[in-house]
Amino acid sequence: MVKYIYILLGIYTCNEILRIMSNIAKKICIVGDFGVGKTSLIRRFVERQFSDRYLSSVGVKIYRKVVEVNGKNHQEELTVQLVIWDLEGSNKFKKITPTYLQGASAVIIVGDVNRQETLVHIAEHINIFLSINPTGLIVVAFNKMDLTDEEKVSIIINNYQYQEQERVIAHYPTSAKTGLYIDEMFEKLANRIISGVEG
Ligand SMILES: Nc1nc2c(ncn2[C@@H]2O[C@H](COP(=O)(O)OP(=O)(O)OP(=O)(O)O)[C@@H](O)[C@H]2O)c(=O)[nH]1
Ligand SMILES: [Mg+2]
Repeated sequence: MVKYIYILLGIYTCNEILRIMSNIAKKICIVGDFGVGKTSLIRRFVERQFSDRYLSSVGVKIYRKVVEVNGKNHQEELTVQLVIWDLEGSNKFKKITPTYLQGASAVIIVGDVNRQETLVHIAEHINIFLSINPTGLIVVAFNKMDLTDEEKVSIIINNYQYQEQERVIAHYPTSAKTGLYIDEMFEKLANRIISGVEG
């Protein structure tokens, strides 16, 4: 009897170890100018909520969400815990604190499609991130798409592409209000991080 209990315990422990091993944690940062919708994008993804109220972030707040990703051979299903760092907004008087970016596998850089200066600043945010994480992955989010029209959207996307920058893996027109492309964006990042494209 005792022998069977040991066998059962052994099986359980092995499964548990495998589960823990596949539950890798990866740090992702969200950066951009003040008020572009960084916190709203994360809250939509993690909490499935949106609020019209604007509460400007101070310092950093950390969110976590486990997502399923494909393993290297695309047969096994792994999970990865995204540890998402919501950083306070920056402007010309207040720069991103570089230490917040350390150890990040990826960054989502957010601009507000209705405030052109926030789109112009995306290039600066890319440079700051790469100066700290030269092999990190970058996704650009053109946010608040629900507040603009289709014609404007295509102009913005054409004018603010960072295709020449090889660490930029995708651009997404997003809306934290409607949820447009938000799951796709985080899932793509998680998959690319796990498939070892970083580094
Ligand atoms: N219509 C619309 N409003 C949005 C969207 N995303 C954010 N907002 C609004 O924009 C305001 C700022 O959003 P936040 O998510 O707080 O922006 P933030 O980038 O975190 O701001 P800081 O923390 O100050 O840098 C809030 O009033 C949000 O409700 C969006 O996709 N569509
Ligand atoms: Mg915020």
